[in-house]
Amino acid sequence: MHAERPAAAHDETTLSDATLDISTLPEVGPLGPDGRPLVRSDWSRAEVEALFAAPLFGLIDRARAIHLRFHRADEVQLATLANIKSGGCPENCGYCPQSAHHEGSVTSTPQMEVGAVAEAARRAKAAGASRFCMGAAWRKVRDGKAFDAVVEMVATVKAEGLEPCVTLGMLEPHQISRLAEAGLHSYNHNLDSSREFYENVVTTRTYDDRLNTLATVRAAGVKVCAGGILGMGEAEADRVGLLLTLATLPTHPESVPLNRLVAAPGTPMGDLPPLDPLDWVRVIAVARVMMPAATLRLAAGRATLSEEGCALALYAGANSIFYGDKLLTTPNPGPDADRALLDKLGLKPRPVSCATA
Ligand code: SAM
Ligand code: DTB
Ligand code: SF4
Repeated sequence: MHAERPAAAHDETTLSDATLDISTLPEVGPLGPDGRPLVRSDWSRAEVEALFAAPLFGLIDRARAIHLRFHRADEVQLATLANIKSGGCPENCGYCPQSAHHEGSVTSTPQMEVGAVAEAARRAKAAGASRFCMGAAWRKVRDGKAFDAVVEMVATVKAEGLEPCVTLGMLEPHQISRLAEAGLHSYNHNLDSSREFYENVVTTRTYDDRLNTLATVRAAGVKVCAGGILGMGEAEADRVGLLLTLATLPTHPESVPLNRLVAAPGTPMGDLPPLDPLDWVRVIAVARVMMPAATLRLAAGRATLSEEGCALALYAGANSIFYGDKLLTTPNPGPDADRALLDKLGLKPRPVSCATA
């Protein structure tokens, strides 16, 4: 399945001539009943290609203007991760150090105890986080003790005054309902890339499996957190395809994590070159234009990003970061470094909100 280096599903030449002038694109739809502009879910591929082809500063100007209409300029959401069940995953995602299929897989460890999760959540809150996202290296949720404990973790994190989010793979309606009843704020489930590139990334599940899970989450009234990974060897057309899929869902995800591939040694993508930070900034700016109200997270990949790169990404429309020494298995800039950066930029942590993502 995985080539040494995944082949791009599209050649750059398959992009149509991006002759659209982005200043002529409607940013948002008509005003809704509350007087706020409605966000668009009718993006065309040509429009998105034009955004990708635009001069970067013009694109950032546009993204920034939209950002300021929909979000506070001075706030960044701090989301802390906890890997509640690490390693041994039966899926073969080519980027993931937790897949049991790869030589470089991390050791599988038992599920965290609820008490340890509560303690980690308290520490995260004390450090300024407002969201606490618990990840499990599962293909799907199975009913039983392990899931019962996750339901308890959600209730515990909520009781600690944080927005609980989980990412547990595929799940059934009755399972998302239990999580919702326990106080789940959001469910993370990433599309990772375009439909066309997906088979270069994973073959143990399909793109439609991912979309069906997102629909199950949405139907239960839980907020959707869905994004992808950039820098997996995909072409620009695949980045267009990822954002087009997300932004033409009947309702945009409330939260969109945009990960820069962490090339983990021993995974099929371990030797890929790092994504150019300006390419990440461009994806963020396009995502901001297309999904004005979403919380856009500068997700994995900041450990090798300069402060300047991070600052430009936040200016171009990102308004959330993963916050803590570690992502799931790999390093992240620590809280001290991130707080120092936010101070330099005059930004402050976003408080917990029940109303927004
Ligand atoms: N097993 C569940 C699933 O895949 O839905 C949840 C955990 S999984 C680790 C969560 C997400 O982390 C993946 O969907 C992927 O987008 C992201 N991710 C995993 N490894 C990554 C890496 N090396 N670099 C960037 N993002 C990564
Ligand atoms: C998301 O989009 N990225 C996070 C979170 N959601 C679960 C995970 C990033 C993992 C990066 C690689 C690692 O640390 O294992
Ligand atoms: Fe498993 Fe999730 Fe890693 Fe894929 S990304 S191997 S599903 S933990």
